[in-house]
Amino acid sequence: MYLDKMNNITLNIAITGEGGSGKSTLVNALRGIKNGTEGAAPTGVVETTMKPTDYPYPNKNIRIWDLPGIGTPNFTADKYLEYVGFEKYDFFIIVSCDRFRENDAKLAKEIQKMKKKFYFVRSKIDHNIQDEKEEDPNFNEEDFLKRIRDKCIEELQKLGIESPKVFLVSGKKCHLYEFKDLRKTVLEDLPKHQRDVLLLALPNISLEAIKQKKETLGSKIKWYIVASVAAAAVPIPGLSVSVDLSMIVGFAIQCVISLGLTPGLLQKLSDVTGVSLEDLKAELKSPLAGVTITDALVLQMLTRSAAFIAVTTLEEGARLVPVIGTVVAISLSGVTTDRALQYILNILAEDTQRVFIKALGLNTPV
Ligand SMILES: Nc1nc2c(ncn2[C@@H]2O[C@H](COP(=O)(O)OP(=O)(O)OP(=O)(O)O)[C@@H](O)[C@H]2O)c(=O)[nH]1
Ligand SMILES: [Mg+2]
Repeated sequence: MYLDKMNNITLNIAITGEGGSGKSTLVNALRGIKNGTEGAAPTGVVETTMKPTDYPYPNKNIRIWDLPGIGTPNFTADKYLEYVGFEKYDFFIIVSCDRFRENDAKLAKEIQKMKKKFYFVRSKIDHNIQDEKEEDPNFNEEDFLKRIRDKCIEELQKLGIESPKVFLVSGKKCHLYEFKDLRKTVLEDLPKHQRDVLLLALPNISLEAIKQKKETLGSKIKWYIVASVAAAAVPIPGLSVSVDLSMIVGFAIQCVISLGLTPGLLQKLSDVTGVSLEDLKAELKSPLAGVTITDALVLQMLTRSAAFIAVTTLEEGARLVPVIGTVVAISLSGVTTDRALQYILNILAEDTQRVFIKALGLNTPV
């Protein structure tokens, strides 16, 4: 099932940040390789990494990408994202030294925009401590580290990142400071990141994809209507209701399958995300989502929503629907049927958005 697929998912972790901030050194440190030895990512005081290069860590399915630095003459901020193919990475580590800079904020914002996640690594801590010690006779390491950490968190929170993960690290002295915590967190969080990748790879899963699906389904409505009118034109008394109803049921079924709202698809989503089926179902407002759709159910739903659908029609002055709450009226009017289908699609699409926001743990309001 989906969970088995997890182990085969390639996860691309990008190490990004300003030129010379210590990205390649961090790649080596994570892989337990000393700078300058065989197999190590090239490092140096002059601009060193010129193109994205991947290394396996900790296994071949996880690729850790050593990226060039942003903000150097070769990679100005505006060209950088495109050059390194920022979109293609699943997860990021931003490496920053000395101060929180404009480019750090830019990277964090871009990552957030793509709804992906990152850790923030403040590198070269050993340097900073040494410099500060020389300047401050009352130097207190703990206070100093706390100040750096608080500042990084504050800057990231200003960008709207709720609980930023910040690590103070020396890539040269991995036994000190928070390098161990960083490595532990990277390894422990891998399944979670893989899960996110898997989720995003599922056909339904991005708010943009849902929007597009809604549009596609919406554009099919007119064909359903054509079929409906043709059927209604056949003068078989009493039958037009059932014919039209089955058309509406057909449309509703196509919507829930396409939007991933059938009981089976919701169960799969629950399996992959670990969010319980109950919690996912709690996000559903439409009586047609998360259940097996039957004629009776659609009929009931339409009867309950007839007032709403009829009002929408009246507003346009297109047709008078005399008896609110009767499905006969709905089935007899092409315009009203159009409204009914649009109504079904709208509430199902809204349900889909809420379910996926819940499943992905996103906080974006619908
Ligand atoms: N003392 C100390 N030096 C570091 C640390 N991290 C990197 N350096 C040094 O800083 C210089 C730049 O490091 P790199 O790892 O090459 O930096 P980079 O970000 O990959 O640089 P570009 O690829 O050019 O963008 C090298 O001389 C490293 O030895 C650190 O944590 N502490
Ligand atoms: Mg480098």
